[in-house]
Amino acid sequence: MTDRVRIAVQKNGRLSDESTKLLKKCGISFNKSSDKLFLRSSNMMVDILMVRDDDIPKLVHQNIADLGIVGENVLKEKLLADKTLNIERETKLGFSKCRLAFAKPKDLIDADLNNKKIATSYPAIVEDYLSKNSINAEIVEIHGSVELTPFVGISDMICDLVSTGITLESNNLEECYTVLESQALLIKSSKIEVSKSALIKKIVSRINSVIEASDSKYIMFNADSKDIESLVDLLPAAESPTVIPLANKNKVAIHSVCKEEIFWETIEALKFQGASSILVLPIEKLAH
Ligand code: PRT
Ligand code: ZN
Repeated sequence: MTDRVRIAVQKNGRLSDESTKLLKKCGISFNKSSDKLFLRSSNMMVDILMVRDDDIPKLVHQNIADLGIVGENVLKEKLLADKTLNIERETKLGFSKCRLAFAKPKDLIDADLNNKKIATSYPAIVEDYLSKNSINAEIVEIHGSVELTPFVGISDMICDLVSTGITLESNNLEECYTVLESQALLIKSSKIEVSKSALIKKIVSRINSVIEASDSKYIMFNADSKDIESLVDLLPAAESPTVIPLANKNKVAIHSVCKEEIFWETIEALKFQGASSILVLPIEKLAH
């Protein structure tokens, strides 16, 4: 076996760009190519496998890939459909967020799932949901155009991924119940070879740093010394802030890392409480 670490990512689709961007931010250099299954990093002992997202859990289970990036929805479906799969979940990656939800035609008054025909590409997840909720319904497995099935007599309701809701809306469907909240996930083989484990640990740690940094912001502002406490209280998930005296004796500069997004509402509240010259900066890397 090779000592090169293999990472499986989606070749084309909603996970693809963010997955390769994330690996590049971790210092792994490679050139994306539309026709290659296998990309070799030029600076690290890493190969990237470009595959369909549905194949990623199995590749990681079989140890053909050491790491993989896949939607929680696909992972859960595969795990429920094949109980022998042995995969470690590592980190939620914060992109490709969506939810798996039941939806019904707007003119169907009754949203009860009992005795309904439900079309879905996620039969194992739906089956699990129905049995946990003691619902008796028929599942129709279909891949593609699930949203059209109620209008051609294939189903009464659907269970499909929703992101903005525009697809449901434009097909005269309305969402009823959420089954699963999903986002991209880093998964790891549970049979890592010793010769690769240090590099895999390094890559996982870099991915965690990039994810933590992308959620974090660096904020700086000036304020009256008397307002320090009330202003710091407004900062979301702030690490212990640095307070720097300014030439004007009553004034200070406050600097802090916030481990959450800083919304406009927070900036407006800071201004209202007397903060000035507010600067919010992105953080590229955050290591502890
Ligand atoms: O070819 P391959 O098998 O690799 O790709 P794929 O066609 O199976 O998957 P792809 O690229 O469509 O999606 C990959 C993953 O992205 C999914 O498994 C989810 O984890 C995630 N994701 C995030 C989504 C969506 N958002 C999403 N909106 N996957 C699909 N959709 C579809 C949904 O099925 C529906 O048709 O978009 C439509 C709804 O979107 P809205 O915005 O109209 O609500
Ligand atoms: Zn797929």
